[in-house]
Amino acid sequence: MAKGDPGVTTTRGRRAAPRAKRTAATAGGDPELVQLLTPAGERVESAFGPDGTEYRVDFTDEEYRGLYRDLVLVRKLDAEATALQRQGELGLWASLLGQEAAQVGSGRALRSQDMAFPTYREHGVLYCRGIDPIMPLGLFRGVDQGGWDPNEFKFNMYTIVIGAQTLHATGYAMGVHMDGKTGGDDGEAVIAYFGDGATSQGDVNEAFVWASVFNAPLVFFCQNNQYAISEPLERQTRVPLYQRARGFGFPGVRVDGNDVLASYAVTRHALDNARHGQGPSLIEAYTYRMGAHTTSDDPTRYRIASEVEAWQAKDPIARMKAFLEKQKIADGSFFAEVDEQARAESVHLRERVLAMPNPEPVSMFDHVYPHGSPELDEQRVQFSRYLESFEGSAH
Ligand SMILES: Cc1ncc(C[n+]2csc(CCOP(=O)(O)OP(=O)(O)O)c2C)c(N)n1
Ligand SMILES: [Mg+2]
Repeated sequence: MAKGDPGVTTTRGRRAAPRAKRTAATAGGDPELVQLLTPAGERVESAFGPDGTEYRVDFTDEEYRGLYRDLVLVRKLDAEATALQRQGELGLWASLLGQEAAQVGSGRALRSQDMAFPTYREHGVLYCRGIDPIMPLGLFRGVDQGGWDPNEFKFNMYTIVIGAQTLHATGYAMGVHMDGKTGGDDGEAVIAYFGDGATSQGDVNEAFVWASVFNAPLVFFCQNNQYAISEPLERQTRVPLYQRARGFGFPGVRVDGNDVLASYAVTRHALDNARHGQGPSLIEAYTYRMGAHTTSDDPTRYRIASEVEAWQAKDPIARMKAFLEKQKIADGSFFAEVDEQARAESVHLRERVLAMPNPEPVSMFDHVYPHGSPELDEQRVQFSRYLESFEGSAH
């Protein structure tokens, strides 16, 4: 687990890994992109955002290895979930493949008091919040509604309605602010995850307005994975998404979402600003959905193989591994040990999914209201009678 605290303008110099300072002018690649680890695994000492903020990280070797472990584990567990769906054990799965760094970087940047509002794809953030990775599989298997306690883990339920969670997060963050829980290092911040396609939703734009004018301690974290199912980014926007923030009155930054270090640094900075009462901001994590939208989708129908191959060269795990090797922070035995842990955890996950009991049909009435309602009680009775009518029949 990475506990490093990236100073924004200072470094504690525990490692001599950084090689170069990257600015908007010298970046060479995309000048709009905050990047601290190149696709080849070269460390960049610091990078500047569009408002001049300097981003850097300063992790211990152990913390760097911890981030790598997180990336490998969430990818492996995700692959296991996809396989389970293919074998008919889940109804559906929305894979995070390719987006591990955006999720682990931002997820590890959260402090324990911070609250997260996910979509349906944030399995990596869920993992970082300490939630048992089996929880979303219960949801996608259809045997429960998710199962975790949002308050206990500071991680709300998955939201399938595109963009709706940004409004929930805005209301929650406004409440945090009104309760006086912002203003210091121990202040609370909120993060809302959503996709590039969600930026076209009214809900998201309304959330931007409300968060802005009420100075809500909220980080809007947009994973731009280039597609909303089959709709490419150019059908959603004529400007880079992070630039939209300016029109709503708060800062925006685009980060390399395949770079776990930059994702961490940018998110930590934005959350700390929010907790100190400086209001909302937008992070556009520029990444790529390497797999299908969900297991119901066939991306070969709408995108070409060369595009996918180009993004394969920017793989978030490969670059972290190259960095660890180059800097001699990890060796072959470490990588083998992580692979073995990932294998063992995915086998364990599979065994537990297969053993999940089917719920009693009437239990669907149990979690609608905390204390039930007369109408619901009546429906439960009717439904029970309906089920009883099958007793003794062959069907
Ligand atoms: C309000 C609403 N409209 C439509 C859908 C159907 N839908 C499910 S996922 C999706 C695309 C979302 O794309 P994006 O926001 O980029 O997120 P991604 O799936 O790429 O992570 C759509 C339109 C929905 N779930 N909710
Ligand atoms: Mg998308």
